[in-house]
Amino acid sequence: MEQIKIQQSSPFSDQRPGTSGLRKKTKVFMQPNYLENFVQAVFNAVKEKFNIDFSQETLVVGGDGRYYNRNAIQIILRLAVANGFKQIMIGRGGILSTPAMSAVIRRQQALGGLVLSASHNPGGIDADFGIKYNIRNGGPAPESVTESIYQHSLKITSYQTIDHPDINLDEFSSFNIANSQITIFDPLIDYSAVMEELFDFEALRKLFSSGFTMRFDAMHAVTGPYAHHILEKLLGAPLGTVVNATPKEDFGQGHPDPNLVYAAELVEHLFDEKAPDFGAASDGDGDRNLILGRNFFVTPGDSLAIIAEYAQKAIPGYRQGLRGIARSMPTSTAADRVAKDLGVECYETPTGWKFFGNLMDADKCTICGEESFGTGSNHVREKDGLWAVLCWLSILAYTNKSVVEVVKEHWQKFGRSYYQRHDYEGLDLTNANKMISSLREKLASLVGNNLADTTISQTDDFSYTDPVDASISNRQGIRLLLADGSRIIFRLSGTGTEGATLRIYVERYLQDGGQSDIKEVLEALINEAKQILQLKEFCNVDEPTVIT
Ligand code: VG1
Ligand code: CO
Repeated sequence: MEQIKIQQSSPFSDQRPGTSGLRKKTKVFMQPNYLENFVQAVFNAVKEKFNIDFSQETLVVGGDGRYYNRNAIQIILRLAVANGFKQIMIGRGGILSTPAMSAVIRRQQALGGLVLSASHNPGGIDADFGIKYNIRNGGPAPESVTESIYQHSLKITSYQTIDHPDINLDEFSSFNIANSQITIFDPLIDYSAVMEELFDFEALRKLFSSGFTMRFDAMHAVTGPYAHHILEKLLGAPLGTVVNATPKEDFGQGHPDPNLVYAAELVEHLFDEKAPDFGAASDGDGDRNLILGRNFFVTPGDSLAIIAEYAQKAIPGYRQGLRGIARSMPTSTAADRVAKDLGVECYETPTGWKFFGNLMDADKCTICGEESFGTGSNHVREKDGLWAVLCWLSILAYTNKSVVEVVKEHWQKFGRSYYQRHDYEGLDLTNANKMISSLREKLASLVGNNLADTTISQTDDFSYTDPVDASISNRQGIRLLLADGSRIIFRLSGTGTEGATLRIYVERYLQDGGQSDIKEVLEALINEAKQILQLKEFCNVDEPTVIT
């Protein structure tokens, strides 16, 4: 029997998880003991916090297939065996999308899972890697757990591992190492089963057989196999509907972020003369979605609102109606108006999916979303790219209308939130921090000032009290709320690995049927936002890197 080794190690000081797990340059993760320390800190934190006996528990492991995924899995496997897990389940080929991880944890009643991904960040030896722990409900560990992981990482002196050669990740199999059962399983099964339970696959097959056309761009990332299986095999979309479908270690040198900038190829195709009826893409780990109609982009805020509007009517899994809706604070308020119309609560949470878990576990909300191309529901505890695509297909099948018609009807009925996010990537960290501190200092004095034809009625640094466990999260984004309902929000990203990324979110609500030009509607707000921030003075930049 394999000997369990206690390997001496010393702490790294930079292992505090961000918005979604620990993300670093791949080479940082490749340092001796770096990944080992973090994983042992996860095990130590979970054991202490939940008083767990690992010999009764299953751990699920898988990732988005990026560079270092396979090596990381072999390392984690040895640690998990040495820490005495009863069972360790690994997606074949090391592949598991983030929403599929959530589905597997829930259906297999596992203790939790380790997702290896840096999501929308690029992959490769000179790019990014990441790891995230998900808890028993299938969702990302809440802040109390991630903070405890960080505290353990700061005091770690050793980790437990075994001497064992690498295992074959590519064959379905089940075998024992020491006291653990290792199972290499099909990453598609549980996830596809959840989708079949929620959606009317027969109706979607009819949609495709009636000649409806779409393109799904998997961006060389993890959703390829899932989209191929569900859209082409189960729903009968023609072969070739799913493009860039084989997960690659460097995502074909691309940036697996499904927005108008990084999914340019798909966008071009949908704005072409020969465009299909519908286009969609997802990110590195399969939890984000981009929704396009012919010559038309659906903003994530509108998409969330429209999915919520139609869910009960168009999707069997929501026939009972919605318990509530939740959105992250910077996400547009379009969903709030649908919630009001449906007579349900709309919750406003900080950025990051970990804040939705409690609401869904307590049955307070059914559908939730973020402006960053993330939408999902209580079928799992992660955002889910392919789920959003199936929602839209269901809406199109139900209404028998085009994407554009559906969105314009929504604007007619509810009005439109003109909304944009401007990202400034690669800023100097110290300067960016100074800029935000300086804004914080003058925040109170801004109230009452005129801004873009209206006045600033309230300013704050968003603080959230979880309605379920009363935990408090402070400093979640600086808000300027204007008298006409418009909003300007400033945040620094918590997922980047280089310098700082500033996000400026602007929103203006108009009941104009959605006819206005978005640039014109938002221009004054954006200019004022940059001035108040003194962006040029502090960071010497003026133009954003990405606008979504
Ligand atoms: C970004 C998004 C946030 C999202 C997070 C993880 O965080 O703004 O809405 O939940 O990424 O998404 P930040 O801190 O960089 O703004 V993913 O697809 O990386 O799991
Ligand atoms: Co992602």
